[in-house]
Amino acid sequence: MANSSSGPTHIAARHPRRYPDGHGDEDGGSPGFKIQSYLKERAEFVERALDRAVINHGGPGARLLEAMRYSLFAGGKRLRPILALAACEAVGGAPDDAIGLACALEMIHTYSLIHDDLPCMDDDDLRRGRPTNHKVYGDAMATLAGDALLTDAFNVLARSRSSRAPAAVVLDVVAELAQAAGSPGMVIGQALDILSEGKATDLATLEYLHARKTGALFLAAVRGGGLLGGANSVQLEALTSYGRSIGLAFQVVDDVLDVEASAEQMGKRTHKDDAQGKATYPGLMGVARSRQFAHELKQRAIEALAGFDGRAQPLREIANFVVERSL
Ligand code: GRG
Repeated sequence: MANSSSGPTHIAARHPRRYPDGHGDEDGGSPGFKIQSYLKERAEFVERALDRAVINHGGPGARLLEAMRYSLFAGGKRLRPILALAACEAVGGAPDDAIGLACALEMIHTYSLIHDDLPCMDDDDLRRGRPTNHKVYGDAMATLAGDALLTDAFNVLARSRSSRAPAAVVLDVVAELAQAAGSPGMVIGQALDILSEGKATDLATLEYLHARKTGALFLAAVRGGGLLGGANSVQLEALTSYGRSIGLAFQVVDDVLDVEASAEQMGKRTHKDDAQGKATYPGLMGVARSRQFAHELKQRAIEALAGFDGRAQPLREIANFVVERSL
C-alpha cells in the first residue's frame, strides 16, 4: 500500500478528508484547530473500540476480564492510540485503518502500568486516580490481567477487520509492535531502569533507557499508524523522527511532573523518582533546562513534519500538548 505518488520533498496525503466535528478544515490545518476536542473525540472513538475488543462474557473467566477492564477503562489519556490514528490520517489513511493498532497499543500500555505497579516492581497503590489493579484484585490476578492484555493485544491487531492495509503491512506492524514491547524495547527499558536504581547515570544512558522504556511504544504508534495508512519511505522516515522526539519529550515532561505535581493532580504517587534513587532529567539538568529541552524536542518533532500538509496538524498539536500537559 505504499504511496508512490508522493515526491521526496512534498509529502501528500492519500485521500482528502474532512474532520467529523470541526477540528479543522478539509486538510485538517485550520488555525481554529481545537486540540482538546480532538483528543476527547479520538479518545472516545478508541474507548468504543476497546469496549468491543475486550468483552466480559461472564462465566468462569469473569473475574479476569473484570480485572483487565478495570485498568483499561480507568481514564487514561489514550495518547498512544491517538498518535497512531493521527499518523495514519497524516498520510491519507482513515481512522478505521489503524483502530486495531490503536487498541493494541492501549492494551499493552495498560499491561505495563499494571505490572509496573506490582509490589515486586514500583509497588504503587494509586494509578489514574484509583487503587492499583493488585490492590483490588490481588497480585496474582493483576499479573494475569497484564499477561492477558499483552497477549490479546496482538490478537486484536492481527484480526482487525476494519483496516484496508494489506496483510503484509499488518504483519510488519505486528513485528514492530512486538519489538517495541519486548526485550529490545519496553521490557529492556524497564529492566535497565530497575538495575540503574541508586547508581550514577549520565544523560546518554538515561536517553538510551527511556528510548526503550517509554519511547519505543510511542515510536511504534506513529510508525505503525503511518504504515497502516499507506506511508511511503519518505513519510515513514519523517514519522520516525517525529516519534523519537515526541517519545523523549513525553518522558522529560513526565520526570518534571514527578517533581512538580501533586498526587491529586496526577492520579498517581509523585516525588518517587528521587526517593527511589532514579536518575531523571530534572536530577541531571535541573527543572528549567529540562523544560527547555522538552520544548526543543517538540520543535524537532514539528520540524520533522515539514513536508506534510494540513492533515498532519493533529500530530503537530499533539506534540505541543505533550509538552504543555499538566497530567
Ligand atoms: C512492566 C514491562 C513493564 C514495563 C513498564 C512504561 C513502564 C514500563 C512503566 C510505567 C512507569 C511510568 C510511570 C513511566 C513513565 C511514563 C509513563 C508510561 C507514564 C504514564 O503514561 P500516560 O501519562 O498514562 O500516557 P495514562 O494514564 O494517561 O495512560
